[in-house]
Amino acid sequence: MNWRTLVLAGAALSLAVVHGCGGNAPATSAGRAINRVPPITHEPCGENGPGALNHDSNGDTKPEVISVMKDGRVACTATYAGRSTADAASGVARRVDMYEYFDGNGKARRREFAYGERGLINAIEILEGGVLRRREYDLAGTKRVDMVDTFDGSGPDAKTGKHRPIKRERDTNNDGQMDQWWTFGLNQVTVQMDGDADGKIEPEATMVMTDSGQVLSVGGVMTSQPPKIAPASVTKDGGA
Ligand SMILES: [Ca+2]
Ligand SMILES: [Ca+2]
Repeated sequence: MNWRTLVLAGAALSLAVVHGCGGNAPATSAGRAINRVPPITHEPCGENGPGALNHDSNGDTKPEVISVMKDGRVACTATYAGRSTADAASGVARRVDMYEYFDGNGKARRREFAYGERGLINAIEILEGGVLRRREYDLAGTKRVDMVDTFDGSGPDAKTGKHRPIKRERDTNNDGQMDQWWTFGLNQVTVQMDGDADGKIEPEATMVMTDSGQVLSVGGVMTSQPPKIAPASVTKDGGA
């Protein structure tokens, strides 16, 4: 999957939408408790504990993957992706790039991704029965969830491998309050906004777009010549 592409695309559309509607107003105290975003949290894996099994596939004495056993099964894995050489040369402590957690049936139930330089958890996936249902992001690096994608649970598309989203929520101005809600329909997306942070959606700013990013209407008014914004940004998914 291409995380960076998805995250950057989502951020680009957010900026286009908010700026285009004048919705990037400073936050007020009103309504703040309504759509408060949660912190992004790391679930302990135990990769440094007694149940950890190291896998060193390239023989550099540093494990690429650590499996943590619990009750006779793999409960969690910690993966170090592509940093062994750089870290060995620089002496910088290695960081886990991805954690994956498994349920009692061996199905993935959670994944955590840390692809930045600061070692923060940037994204979390929640799965049910091994199927992706929810993806949480910290796009701004504030240790809070500022974007959430919810999927329909039907699993990856047979042709594209992508998961079908049904909803996206965003905190676009990093005030700790969700202010943008996307609803994915058949070949189009509706974006509702609370640009003034009063906890209420501004209907006049609601946008309907095609899934290729063309604006069909704003505030219920059809656009005559739809401008194309962020064509790759109304993503069906990052490609899981
Ligand atoms: Ca906000
Ligand atoms: Ca509002």
